[in-house]
Amino acid sequence: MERTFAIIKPDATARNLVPTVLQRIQDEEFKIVGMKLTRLSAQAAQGFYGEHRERPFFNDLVEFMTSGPVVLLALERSNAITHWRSVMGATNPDAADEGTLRSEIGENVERNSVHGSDSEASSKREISYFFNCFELL
Ligand code: 3AN
Repeated sequence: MERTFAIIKPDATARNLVPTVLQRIQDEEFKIVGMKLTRLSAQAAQGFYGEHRERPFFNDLVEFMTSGPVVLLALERSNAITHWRSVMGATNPDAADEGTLRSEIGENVERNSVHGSDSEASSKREISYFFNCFELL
């Protein structure tokens, strides 16, 4: 069993797509071991995306991620990290394979509906960034 960290981003919550993403999480046999609905502060988003600080899209990304509610999720299953990334599809929805969440509901490379950890180290960092031990099953 492995854990990954996911976010349902503001573009998806704005379009009432939380149930769509949660249904997909269930269909893919993930167990939800942590979940919260919140709105990120600029400080929280900047810290979370710290590795992108020097990228030209950083300020826009922080603005977008703080623009509305998000759902933060800790998900568990075998190969959770790789599996969730394959369910999400490529960063740019135009390049994402058919049937992936980003292909189905993503709007563009920034408003791409869902986040997923890209490695075991990221997963650990990201889960503990948003959840304490009492908030995880
Ligand atoms: P992924 O979320 O697929 O791992 P990353 O880690 O490269 O992609 O990028 C983090 C987030 O930054 C993306 N989910 C997307 O919202 C945003 N992003 C990435 N590349 C761009 C870009 N070229 N223009 C605007 N936003 C971007």
